Amino acid sequence: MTVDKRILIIGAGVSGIGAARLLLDAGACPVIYDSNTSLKEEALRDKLPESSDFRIFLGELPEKEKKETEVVVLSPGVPAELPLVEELRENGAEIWGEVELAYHFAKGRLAAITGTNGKTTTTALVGEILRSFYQEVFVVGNIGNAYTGEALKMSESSVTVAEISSFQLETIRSFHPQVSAILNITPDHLDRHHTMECYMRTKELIARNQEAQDTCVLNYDDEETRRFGELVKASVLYFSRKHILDRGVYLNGARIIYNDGREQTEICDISELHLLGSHNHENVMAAIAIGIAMGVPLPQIRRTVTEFRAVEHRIEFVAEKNGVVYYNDSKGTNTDASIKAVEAMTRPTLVIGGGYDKHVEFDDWVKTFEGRVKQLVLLGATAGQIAATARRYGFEHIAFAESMEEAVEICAEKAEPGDAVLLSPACASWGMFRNYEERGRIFKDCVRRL
Ligand code: UMA
Repeated sequence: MTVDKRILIIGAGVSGIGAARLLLDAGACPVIYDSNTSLKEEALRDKLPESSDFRIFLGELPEKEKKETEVVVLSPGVPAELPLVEELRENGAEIWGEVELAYHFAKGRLAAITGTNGKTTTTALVGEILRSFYQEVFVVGNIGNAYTGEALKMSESSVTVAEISSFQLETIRSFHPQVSAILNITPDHLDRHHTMECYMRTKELIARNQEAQDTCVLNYDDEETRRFGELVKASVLYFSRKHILDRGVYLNGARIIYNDGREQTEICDISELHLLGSHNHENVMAAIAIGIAMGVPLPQIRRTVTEFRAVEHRIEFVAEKNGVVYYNDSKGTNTDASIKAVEAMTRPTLVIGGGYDKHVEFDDWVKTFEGRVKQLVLLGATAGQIAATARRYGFEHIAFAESMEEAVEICAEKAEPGDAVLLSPACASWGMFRNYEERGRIFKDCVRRL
């Protein structure tokens, strides 16, 4: 990438601002474009270095800009098949994703983690594992810290762990992590990727440029990722909750074991972990495998995993009010994540669910309610669809709310001491909230005010 080209960044969110900072530091004069007219140019300018050379367009992009653009940098939320992007491509512009741009400028070794669920917890835990051994560690990507915002700070001796979503993988070309990981693949984002097949192939791009000396960490219990292990060039390190492995990280009873192919070493007992639910045991095993592949010694890994606590918005304990425990799982943005959250509950549970419509079915989520969920409180665009699905399975304890505040009040009224209230919507937050973080924080504020 030569920075003297005319570069257009599409999207002025976290990634777009990260990309703009990187390009300005590298000597480019980028144009920043966002289709959202309610954004304030002043507020965007405040996020970028003063007196730097960039221009901003909101709403419509002038024809002249479209014609003159040579390189386009897409934010992850901008689909590569958007008509504007197609038009720019036809005009001869090169299309870059924000992650590809960051990778182009980044240095040092890289571990990249994808999967439908568990990415953020695993990435945060790997970040801590790396910090226990290395001096210079970066934790970037979908976790909320734009990779482009950190790339120029990296050196040959730094190590980076990146959470990488399928949106970000769509536009990679030379992105080449030394350690890659696919935690699991279940239906999500089908509004963007259209078919499950397409979604799976996109996730698999994470290992596309890996070679024999690299490592790909895969879930042995997930049929798709296990099968993928037979196709990759990298050396595969599996993790499994259900099988004893000849090589890899696995659960034997309550003990997490690492088998390097010759000897077995116990890492810890799951009773020593602070993360709730069997899905989190998988995340811990994946993080151990990634830590090993990144060269961290086992004692440091052991200490870190037994000290690590839940990340915000992932079955995060909020408060106990009148004997009722409240958990914030706002990161439950798809059915699979919310199934894991419901399954992790050990008390009769009132679930707050519903949100943005990603065109998925809720049957599997509703099926986990039996014997666990006593009340469902629904919000957002999918409320009607979820209610109809629940009724089909004979679940009738359903209430509707217009706001998070109302949903929390309904739960507080209906809950009895000994119950749990779980916000785990099985849907993205868009439409009612800016993002899942805002949804989670509003939930926590409502709970604290009870
Ligand atoms: N925009 C346009 N045109 C479009 C679409 C969007 O102009 O066609 C503009 C919007 O008006 C908005 C901006 O683009 O101002 C938003 O860009 P974005 O959606 O790429 O969001 P960012 O703020 O840049 O955040 C992105 C990731 N968001 C998405 O992938 C949707 C963040 O992941 C990530 O933390 C951040 O980059 C840093 O890497 C969030 C997410 O929800 C957490 N990810 C999905 C998930 O985890 O399921 C994939």
